[in-house]
Amino acid sequence: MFRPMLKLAFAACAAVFATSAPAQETTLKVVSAFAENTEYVKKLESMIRKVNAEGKGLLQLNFIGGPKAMPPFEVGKAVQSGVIDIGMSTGAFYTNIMPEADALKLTQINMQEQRKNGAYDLINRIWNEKAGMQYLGRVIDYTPFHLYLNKKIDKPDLTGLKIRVTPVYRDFFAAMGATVITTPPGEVYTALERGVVDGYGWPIQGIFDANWQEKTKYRVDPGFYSAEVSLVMNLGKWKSLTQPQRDLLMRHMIATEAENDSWKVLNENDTKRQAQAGIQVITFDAATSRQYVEKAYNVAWDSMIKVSPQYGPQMRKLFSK
Ligand code: 173
Repeated sequence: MFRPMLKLAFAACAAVFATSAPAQETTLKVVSAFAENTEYVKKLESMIRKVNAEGKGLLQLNFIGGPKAMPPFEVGKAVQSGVIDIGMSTGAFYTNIMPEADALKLTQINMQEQRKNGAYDLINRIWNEKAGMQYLGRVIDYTPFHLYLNKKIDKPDLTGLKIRVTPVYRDFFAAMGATVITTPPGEVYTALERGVVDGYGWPIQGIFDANWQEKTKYRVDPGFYSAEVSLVMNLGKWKSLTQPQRDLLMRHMIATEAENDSWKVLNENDTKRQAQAGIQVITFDAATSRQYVEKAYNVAWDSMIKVSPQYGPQMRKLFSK
Protein backbone atom coordinates (compact mmCIF):
# COMPACT_ATOMS: atom_id res chain seq x y z
CA MET A 1 0.00 0.00 0.00
CA PHE A 2 2.58 2.47 1.18
CA ARG A 3 5.43 1.72 -1.20
CA PRO A 4 3.75 2.34 -4.55
CA MET A 5 2.54 5.73 -3.29
CA LEU A 6 6.03 6.66 -2.19
CA LYS A 7 7.39 5.57 -5.55
CA LEU A 8 4.81 7.72 -7.30
CA ALA A 9 5.76 10.73 -5.21
CA PHE A 10 9.44 10.26 -6.05
CA ALA A 11 8.63 9.93 -9.71
CA ALA A 12 6.61 13.17 -9.61
CA CYS A 13 9.48 15.03 -7.94
CA ALA A 14 11.97 13.70 -10.41
CA ALA A 15 9.77 14.84 -13.29
CA VAL A 16 9.57 18.37 -11.86
CA PHE A 17 13.33 18.58 -11.49
CA ALA A 18 13.88 17.22 -14.98
CA THR A 19 11.61 19.75 -16.68
CA SER A 20 12.51 22.91 -14.73
CA ALA A 21 15.33 24.98 -16.18
CA PRO A 22 18.45 25.39 -14.08
CA ALA A 23 18.13 28.35 -11.69
CA GLN A 24 19.45 31.55 -13.22
CA GLU A 25 20.68 34.71 -11.65
CA THR A 26 18.34 37.64 -12.24
CA THR A 27 19.59 41.23 -12.19
CA LEU A 28 17.12 44.00 -11.38
CA LYS A 29 17.61 47.63 -12.40
CA VAL A 30 17.12 50.09 -9.53
CA VAL A 31 16.68 53.87 -9.81
CA SER A 32 16.27 56.46 -7.04
CA ALA A 33 14.11 59.57 -7.23
CA PHE A 34 16.35 61.14 -4.57
CA ALA A 35 19.91 62.32 -5.04
CA GLU A 36 22.90 60.05 -4.50
CA ASN A 37 24.16 61.83 -1.39
CA THR A 38 20.89 61.59 0.57
CA GLU A 39 20.32 59.34 3.58
CA TYR A 40 17.63 57.56 1.53
CA VAL A 41 20.19 56.45 -1.02
CA LYS A 42 22.68 55.49 1.70
CA LYS A 43 20.05 53.17 3.17
CA LEU A 44 19.25 51.79 -0.28
CA GLU A 45 22.90 51.15 -1.08
CA SER A 46 23.43 49.38 2.21
CA MET A 47 20.47 47.09 1.45
CA ILE A 48 21.71 46.49 -2.09
CA ARG A 49 25.16 45.48 -0.81
CA LYS A 50 23.60 42.90 1.50
CA VAL A 51 21.24 41.50 -1.15
CA ASN A 52 24.08 41.22 -3.66
CA ALA A 53 26.44 39.55 -1.19
CA GLU A 54 23.85 36.94 -0.31
CA GLY A 55 22.23 36.71 -3.73
CA LYS A 56 25.16 35.49 -5.83
CA GLY A 57 23.78 33.12 -8.45
CA LEU A 58 20.22 34.04 -7.45
CA LEU A 59 19.42 37.75 -7.49
CA GLN A 60 21.45 40.93 -7.98
CA LEU A 61 20.38 44.57 -7.71
CA ASN A 62 22.03 47.02 -10.09
CA PHE A 63 21.80 50.61 -8.89
CA ILE A 64 21.63 52.83 -11.97
CA GLY A 65 21.50 56.16 -10.13
CA GLY A 66 19.35 59.07 -8.99
CA PRO A 67 17.92 62.23 -10.61
CA LYS A 68 20.90 62.50 -12.96
CA ALA A 69 19.84 59.19 -14.48
CA MET A 70 16.09 59.92 -14.49
CA PRO A 71 13.88 62.90 -13.53
CA PRO A 72 12.31 62.17 -10.10
CA PHE A 73 8.71 62.60 -11.22
CA GLU A 74 9.24 59.96 -13.95
CA VAL A 75 10.51 57.14 -11.76
CA GLY A 76 6.98 55.86 -10.98
CA LYS A 77 6.04 55.64 -14.66
CA ALA A 78 9.31 53.89 -15.43
CA VAL A 79 8.51 51.23 -12.81
CA GLN A 80 4.95 50.90 -14.05
CA SER A 81 6.07 50.38 -17.66
CA GLY A 82 9.01 48.13 -16.75
CA VAL A 83 11.72 50.46 -18.10
CA ILE A 84 13.25 49.91 -14.66
CA ASP A 85 12.47 47.12 -12.21
CA ILE A 86 12.62 48.85 -8.83
CA GLY A 87 12.23 52.52 -7.99
CA MET A 88 12.97 54.21 -4.73
CA SER A 89 10.53 57.09 -4.61
CA THR A 90 7.88 58.78 -2.54
CA GLY A 91 4.20 58.51 -3.43
CA ALA A 92 3.96 62.27 -4.05
CA PHE A 93 6.29 61.83 -7.03
CA TYR A 94 3.96 59.40 -8.84
CA THR A 95 0.49 60.83 -8.30
CA ASN A 96 0.59 61.03 -12.13
CA ILE A 97 -0.20 57.28 -11.94
CA MET A 98 -2.82 57.29 -9.17
CA PRO A 99 -3.81 59.80 -6.47
CA GLU A 100 -3.65 57.10 -3.78
CA ALA A 101 0.17 57.15 -4.02
CA ASP A 102 0.27 60.28 -1.87
CA ALA A 103 -1.61 58.65 1.04
CA LEU A 104 1.47 56.91 2.47
CA LYS A 105 2.54 60.20 4.13
CA LEU A 106 -0.56 59.85 6.33
CA THR A 107 0.45 56.64 8.10
CA GLN A 108 0.55 57.02 11.88
CA ILE A 109 1.77 53.49 12.57
CA ASN A 110 5.18 52.05 11.70
CA MET A 111 5.89 49.46 9.02
CA GLN A 112 5.99 46.56 11.46
CA GLU A 113 2.42 47.43 12.49
CA GLN A 114 1.36 48.04 8.88
CA ARG A 115 2.51 44.55 7.95
CA LYS A 116 0.44 43.16 10.83
CA ASN A 117 -2.81 45.13 10.69
CA GLY A 118 -3.58 44.70 6.98
CA ALA A 119 -2.38 48.15 5.84
CA TYR A 120 0.50 46.61 3.89
CA ASP A 121 -1.87 44.18 2.15
CA LEU A 122 -4.28 46.98 1.31
CA ILE A 123 -1.43 49.07 -0.12
CA ASN A 124 -0.44 46.15 -2.31
CA ARG A 125 -4.02 45.56 -3.48
CA ILE A 126 -4.20 49.19 -4.62
CA TRP A 127 -0.62 49.40 -5.96
CA ASN A 128 -1.10 46.12 -7.92
CA GLU A 129 -4.47 47.12 -9.35
CA LYS A 130 -4.00 50.80 -10.12
CA ALA A 131 -0.25 51.16 -10.70
CA GLY A 132 0.98 47.73 -11.83
CA MET A 133 3.43 47.88 -8.94
CA GLN A 134 4.39 45.68 -6.04
CA TYR A 135 4.99 47.79 -2.92
CA LEU A 136 8.09 46.26 -1.33
CA GLY A 137 8.63 48.38 1.76
CA ARG A 138 9.68 51.65 3.31
CA VAL A 139 13.15 53.01 3.99
CA ILE A 140 12.11 55.90 6.27
CA ASP A 141 9.85 56.20 9.29
CA TYR A 142 9.38 58.42 12.36
CA THR A 143 10.21 61.56 10.35
CA PRO A 144 7.80 64.51 10.17
CA PHE A 145 7.63 67.14 7.43
CA HIS A 146 8.04 70.82 8.24
CA LEU A 147 7.39 74.17 6.67
CA TYR A 148 10.61 76.19 6.16
CA LEU A 149 10.33 79.94 5.58
CA ASN A 150 12.31 83.04 4.82
CA LYS A 151 9.57 85.38 6.03
CA LYS A 152 8.34 85.41 9.60
CA ILE A 153 4.77 84.45 10.44
CA ASP A 154 3.08 84.66 13.85
CA LYS A 155 0.09 82.48 13.04
CA PRO A 156 -0.59 79.65 10.54
CA ASP A 157 -1.51 82.03 7.75
CA LEU A 158 0.47 81.88 4.52
CA THR A 159 -1.49 84.51 2.60
CA GLY A 160 0.79 86.31 0.16
CA LEU A 161 3.60 83.75 0.46
CA LYS A 162 4.87 81.60 -2.39
CA ILE A 163 5.80 78.15 -1.15
CA ARG A 164 7.56 75.33 -2.96
CA VAL A 165 5.57 72.12 -2.68
CA THR A 166 5.06 68.62 -3.97
CA PRO A 167 1.64 66.94 -3.64
CA VAL A 168 2.65 66.11 -0.04
CA TYR A 169 2.06 69.67 1.14
CA ARG A 170 -0.04 71.19 -1.64
CA ASP A 171 -3.53 71.07 -0.14
CA PHE A 172 -2.42 71.91 3.42
CA PHE A 173 -0.34 74.95 2.47
CA ALA A 174 -2.98 76.11 -0.02
CA ALA A 175 -5.60 75.82 2.73
CA MET A 176 -3.47 78.24 4.79
CA GLY A 177 -3.56 80.72 1.90
CA ALA A 178 -0.19 80.04 0.25
CA THR A 179 0.49 80.31 -3.46
CA VAL A 180 1.98 76.91 -4.16
CA ILE A 181 4.67 76.08 -6.72
CA THR A 182 5.57 72.45 -7.43
CA THR A 183 9.23 71.56 -8.02
CA PRO A 184 11.41 68.49 -7.62
CA PRO A 185 14.00 68.74 -4.81
CA GLY A 186 16.74 69.59 -7.31
CA GLU A 187 15.19 72.99 -8.04
CA VAL A 188 14.65 74.18 -4.48
CA TYR A 189 18.02 75.89 -3.95
CA THR A 190 17.74 78.03 -7.08
CA ALA A 191 14.11 78.89 -6.34
CA LEU A 192 15.14 80.15 -2.88
CA GLU A 193 18.19 81.96 -4.20
CA ARG A 194 16.19 83.82 -6.83
CA GLY A 195 13.34 84.59 -4.45
CA VAL A 196 10.91 82.64 -6.63
CA VAL A 197 9.64 81.10 -3.37
CA ASP A 198 9.47 82.34 0.23
CA GLY A 199 9.68 78.86 1.69
CA TYR A 200 9.31 75.14 1.11
CA GLY A 201 8.14 71.88 2.59
CA TRP A 202 10.68 69.19 3.51
CA PRO A 203 11.20 66.58 6.25
CA ILE A 204 13.07 67.52 9.43
CA GLN A 205 16.11 65.70 8.02
CA GLY A 206 17.97 66.40 4.80
CA ILE A 207 18.07 70.15 4.15
CA PHE A 208 21.89 70.09 4.38
CA ASP A 209 22.24 67.64 1.48
CA ALA A 210 21.89 70.46 -1.04
CA ASN A 211 22.88 73.38 1.23
CA TRP A 212 19.39 74.79 1.65
CA GLN A 213 20.41 75.98 5.14
CA GLU A 214 22.28 78.79 3.34
CA LYS A 215 18.95 80.10 2.04
CA THR A 216 16.66 79.24 4.98
CA LYS A 217 15.80 81.56 7.92
CA TYR A 218 12.97 79.82 9.78
CA ARG A 219 11.45 76.42 10.45
CA VAL A 220 7.86 76.17 11.63
CA ASP A 221 7.17 73.68 14.42
CA PRO A 222 5.41 71.34 14.92
CA GLY A 223 6.00 68.96 12.05
CA PHE A 224 3.19 67.01 10.45
CA TYR A 225 2.63 63.69 8.57
CA SER A 226 5.32 61.04 8.22
CA ALA A 227 7.86 61.30 5.41
CA GLU A 228 7.61 58.28 3.16
CA VAL A 229 10.23 56.91 0.79
CA SER A 230 9.71 53.36 -0.39
CA LEU A 231 10.81 50.72 -2.86
CA VAL A 232 8.25 49.86 -5.52
CA MET A 233 8.69 47.18 -8.15
CA ASN A 234 7.20 46.47 -11.57
CA LEU A 235 4.42 43.95 -10.87
CA GLY A 236 5.12 41.68 -13.84
CA LYS A 237 8.77 41.51 -12.87
CA TRP A 238 7.87 40.73 -9.25
CA LYS A 239 5.61 37.91 -10.42
CA SER A 240 8.35 36.54 -12.64
CA LEU A 241 10.72 36.08 -9.68
CA THR A 242 11.08 32.64 -8.14
CA GLN A 243 10.08 32.14 -4.53
CA PRO A 244 13.71 32.06 -3.30
CA GLN A 245 14.36 35.35 -5.14
CA ARG A 246 11.30 37.00 -3.59
CA ASP A 247 12.19 35.65 -0.17
CA LEU A 248 15.69 37.10 -0.38
CA LEU A 249 14.41 40.51 -1.43
CA MET A 250 11.67 40.62 1.21
CA ARG A 251 13.97 39.43 3.97
CA HIS A 252 16.32 42.32 3.32
CA MET A 253 13.45 44.78 2.89
CA ILE A 254 12.05 43.82 6.28
CA ALA A 255 15.53 43.98 7.83
CA THR A 256 15.93 47.49 6.38
CA GLU A 257 12.58 48.51 7.88
CA ALA A 258 13.71 47.11 11.22
CA GLU A 259 16.56 49.64 11.11
CA ASN A 260 14.21 52.60 10.63
CA ASP A 261 14.69 53.55 14.30
CA SER A 262 17.97 55.13 13.13
CA TRP A 263 15.89 57.98 11.71
CA LYS A 264 15.21 59.20 15.23
CA VAL A 265 18.94 59.86 15.69
CA LEU A 266 19.38 61.38 12.22
CA ASN A 267 16.43 63.69 12.91
CA GLU A 268 17.81 64.81 16.26
CA ASN A 269 21.20 65.52 14.69
CA ASP A 270 19.72 67.57 11.87
CA THR A 271 17.51 69.52 14.29
CA LYS A 272 20.66 70.53 16.22
CA ARG A 273 22.51 71.30 13.02
CA GLN A 274 19.70 73.57 11.86
CA ALA A 275 19.97 75.55 15.11
CA GLN A 276 23.75 75.79 14.68
CA ALA A 277 23.21 77.03 11.12
CA GLY A 278 21.12 79.89 12.54
CA ILE A 279 17.71 78.64 11.49
CA GLN A 280 15.16 80.04 13.94
CA VAL A 281 12.13 78.07 15.06
CA ILE A 282 8.67 79.58 14.74
CA THR A 283 6.16 78.08 17.19
CA PHE A 284 2.51 78.71 18.02
CA ASP A 285 0.62 78.35 21.28
CA ALA A 286 -0.44 74.81 22.25
CA ALA A 287 -4.00 75.04 20.94
CA THR A 288 -2.91 76.56 17.61
CA SER A 289 -0.21 73.89 17.20
CA ARG A 290 -2.74 71.15 17.79
CA GLN A 291 -5.14 72.68 15.26
CA TYR A 292 -2.30 73.08 12.74
CA VAL A 293 -1.53 69.34 12.81
CA GLU A 294 -5.21 68.37 12.85
CA LYS A 295 -5.82 70.59 9.86
CA ALA A 296 -2.89 69.00 8.01
CA TYR A 297 -4.43 65.55 8.38
CA ASN A 298 -8.04 66.59 7.80
CA VAL A 299 -7.28 68.56 4.64
CA ALA A 300 -5.22 65.67 3.24
CA TRP A 301 -7.73 62.93 4.06
CA ASP A 302 -10.65 65.00 2.78
CA SER A 303 -9.00 65.44 -0.59
CA MET A 304 -7.79 61.81 -0.66
CA ILE A 305 -11.32 60.52 -0.01
CA LYS A 306 -12.67 62.86 -2.66
CA VAL A 307 -10.30 61.55 -5.35
CA SER A 308 -10.46 57.96 -4.11
CA PRO A 309 -13.89 57.27 -2.65
CA GLN A 310 -13.18 53.56 -2.99
CA TYR A 311 -9.84 53.29 -1.17
CA GLY A 312 -9.53 56.58 0.74
CA PRO A 313 -11.72 55.53 3.69
CA GLN A 314 -10.10 52.07 3.92
CA MET A 315 -6.63 53.59 3.97
CA ARG A 316 -7.65 56.14 6.61
CA LYS A 317 -8.90 53.36 8.88
CA LEU A 318 -5.78 51.20 8.58
CA PHE A 319 -3.17 54.01 8.49
CA SER A 320 -4.43 55.97 11.50
CA LYS A 321 -3.63 55.39 15.16
O1 173 B 1 10.11 66.70 -2.37
C1 173 B 1 9.47 66.68 -1.31
O2 173 B 1 9.38 67.67 -0.55
C2 173 B 1 8.77 65.46 -0.93
O3 173 B 1 7.65 65.28 -1.32
C3 173 B 1 9.46 64.47 -0.08
C4 173 B 1 8.82 63.28 0.26
C5 173 B 1 9.48 62.37 1.07
C6 173 B 1 10.75 62.62 1.53
C7 173 B 1 11.38 63.79 1.19
C8 173 B 1 10.75 64.73 0.38
